[in-house]
Amino acid sequence: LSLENLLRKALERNEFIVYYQPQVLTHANTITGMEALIRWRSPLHGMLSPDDFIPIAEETGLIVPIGEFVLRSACKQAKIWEKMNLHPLRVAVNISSQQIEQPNFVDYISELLQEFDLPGHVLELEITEGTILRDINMTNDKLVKLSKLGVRIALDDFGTGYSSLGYIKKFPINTIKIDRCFVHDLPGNPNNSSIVTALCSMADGLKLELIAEGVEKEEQMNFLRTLKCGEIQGFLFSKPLPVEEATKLLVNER
Ligand code: G
Ligand code: G
Ligand code: MN
Ligand code: NA
Repeated sequence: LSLENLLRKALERNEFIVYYQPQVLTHANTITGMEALIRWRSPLHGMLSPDDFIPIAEETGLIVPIGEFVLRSACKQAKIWEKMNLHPLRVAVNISSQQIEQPNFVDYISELLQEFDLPGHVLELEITEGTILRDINMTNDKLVKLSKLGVRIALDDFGTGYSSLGYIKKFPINTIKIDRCFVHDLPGNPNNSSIVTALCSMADGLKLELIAEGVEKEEQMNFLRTLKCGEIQGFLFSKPLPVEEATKLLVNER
């Protein structure tokens, strides 16, 4: 069986599941969002990480139906949490280039929001600099349409691509996610401390929200807090969790 067929079968057999990792205010430890992160529960190989299969899904085009599964799961879950009166009122979903490139992507999102009766701002789409740069005009056009629906856009893995800072204000971007490679050795590494300090200042000036990724230690959190970086995501607060455990965190917070 080819890997493509394995992935296709996995989709048919409902072997994909979505984990959720909290995004948290630095000044209050309040959960503001949950990033949806796919896992493959393979009867043969156990739990597989997206790094093991997303690249194949992208090569074969299966990322489109797999991505739709994640989007649908996240919206469905956002509605469940809303009905339970739980924060967050935001779910973040990673989007591959090929998904945005689908001619009906904006309509798909719009219909999904309608189906689950959710306001657009509940959904944050995480895209990378690479995705923007593949086709700047097409991407901008779609991001503008998504913004009109209220959908939020986050720039993921920020700082690792070929960023031209020029496009940040030209595109309707709400949030920048500072890649964890800049965070893991804070505050000891002077280069990364300077970079993150500059990013925090830039985000403040441009009125962009900031999420620092990969926060594992209290001293990283403290450093980010003094820089007024609004939010963090990382093992310090929680690793990605199965939905039941993520829900428990939200219930405990209430
Ligand atoms: O959850 P984990 O840290 O193992 O994720 C590894 C990588 O897989 C991350 O870069 C993440 O963005 C990516 N990823 C996780 N879930 C999805 C998804 O639903 N779609 C896409 N395109 N990428 C995902
Ligand atoms: O690329 P993206 O930001 O979408 O990927 C999120 C990935 O980062 C997930 O695979 C998640 O497991 C991982 N991750 C989340 N928090 C931490 C952390 O504190 N440390 C490390 N090393 N990885 C993390
Ligand atoms: Mn992400
Ligand atoms: Na990232």
